[in-house]
Amino acid sequence: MTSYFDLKDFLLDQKYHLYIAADAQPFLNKRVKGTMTTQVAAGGVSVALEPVARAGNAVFISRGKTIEDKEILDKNGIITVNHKDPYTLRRIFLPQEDLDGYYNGFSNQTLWPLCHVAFETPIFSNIWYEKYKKVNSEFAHALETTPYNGAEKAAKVYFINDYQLSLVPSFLKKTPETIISLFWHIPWPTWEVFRILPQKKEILQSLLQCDFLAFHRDYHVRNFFSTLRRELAVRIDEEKKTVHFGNHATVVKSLPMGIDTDVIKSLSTPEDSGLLTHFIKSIFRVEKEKIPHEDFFNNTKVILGVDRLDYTKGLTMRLTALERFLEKYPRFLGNVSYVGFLALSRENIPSYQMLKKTVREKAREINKRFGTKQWKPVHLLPGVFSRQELISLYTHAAVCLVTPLDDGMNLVSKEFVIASSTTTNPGALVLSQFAGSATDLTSALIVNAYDTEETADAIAQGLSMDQNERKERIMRMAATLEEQSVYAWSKEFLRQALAAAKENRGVNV
Ligand code: GDG
Repeated sequence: MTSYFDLKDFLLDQKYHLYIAADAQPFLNKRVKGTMTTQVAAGGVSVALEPVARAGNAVFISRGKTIEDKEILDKNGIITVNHKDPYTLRRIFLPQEDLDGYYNGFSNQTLWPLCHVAFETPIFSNIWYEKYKKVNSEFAHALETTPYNGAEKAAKVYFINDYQLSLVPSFLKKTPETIISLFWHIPWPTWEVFRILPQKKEILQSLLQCDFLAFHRDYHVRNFFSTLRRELAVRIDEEKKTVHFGNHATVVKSLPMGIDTDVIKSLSTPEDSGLLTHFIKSIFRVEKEKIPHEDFFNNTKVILGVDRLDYTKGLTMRLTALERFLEKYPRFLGNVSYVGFLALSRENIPSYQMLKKTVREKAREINKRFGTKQWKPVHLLPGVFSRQELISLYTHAAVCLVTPLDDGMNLVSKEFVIASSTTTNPGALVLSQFAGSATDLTSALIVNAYDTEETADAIAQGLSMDQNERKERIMRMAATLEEQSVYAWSKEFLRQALAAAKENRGVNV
């Protein structure tokens, strides 16, 4: 088992500086009632990379969002994050026009729908692509120019993250002292889908500038290889998982990401910190201070959802399945409620605005159909909540519903398993077979997220499952996740990146 401290020791020993680049920043700054606060981001990439940055005393390049994000930086656009284990955060700020093209446009209306099988049509625009290119070159420039805060080391590892930054490798200078690596956090589609992208060749060629490239799952690597074979004159050594293109070689592997198990466990405290009582009061609008919260959760079974508001997360299908469940299993009426944490996301994009409306309307419809004066079957909670709040609900939910239509990995399903493994009465996990995590979490109740009948039945099965069976299933899955934490993942990623650069370019670090 690799802990945060193992990762830290490992990184300390390395002869390179770690540079992380990701669009998503680890936290944002906001002034609340005159006081500067930090808010943890609700998104898989930022949540996962923050501990890696800390452990590696890294330079982290990301995109700033708020006025306060800018205000707290020094004149070079940098801040040393004052943690016990400090790291350097450099924020890039984009004018609206660049943001529209790079982020709202090419990243999230072209690449995101293209790579997820959620039947949202990608939109193609050269104007967006030009902005995407421009911003990617700015990220590359920031990687090359941001000074490292600490003792001089011989080399640099660039650890680039995700589809927003696919062109960054093409803008970086290749030297014997730099190692270029990229992790693609979302699915890689089949060639039949990817081939429609007008800029496909430039993106593929850029990715092949990396020494090491990784995806969550093997089926993503297979899709990537078949795309390469159809689009570029490559030679692929299947044995070594190495793609030869021109005079460069890139190792491409699957490396399923894990979660920060240590943090989740430390936040899964059984004591009521007042948080749950507060939740019970605010969500269910009942005065329950006098009733121990355990009693409350015995009488009201909570079906939990934690998602970014995104069409890939299957929220409309999920609510339809819930409706079917209430219809088919009336014995649960009045004593089961769905609580959906919804982190609003990409709010400037029309399809996300539409989804917000659809999800709200569906929830209203279900509440009207089944609700009573005393009981509401669906509670949607838009906003960003603290990790402590999410985790306290993970540990008290009877069922956690994770039903994406397509998802590279899905960290929520893993967080739920680890958090509930700390309780004596864990809930059941209903998980879509289309989440990358379904390959790891085989003791979940696995469903086809498009099959609302099957999902409705799985909800009923989860709620009726005997405590011993729930415990056994959760413990089996938790054991796997302990081995695959985010610390083990990042250590392995960096180890493989270095090995690839040594093997193929003779980089000697
Ligand atoms: C992408 C890929 C892949 C959610 N609401 C709040 C909040 N969250 C946190 C969760 C979890 C994270 O956000 C969401 O991670 P997911 O993996 O579920 O989803 P994406 O954001 O789509 O992530 C995905 C991931 O990258 C990593 O590679 O797994 O497939 O799409 O950690 O807990 N956190 C807080 N408040 C919230 O309200 N603090």
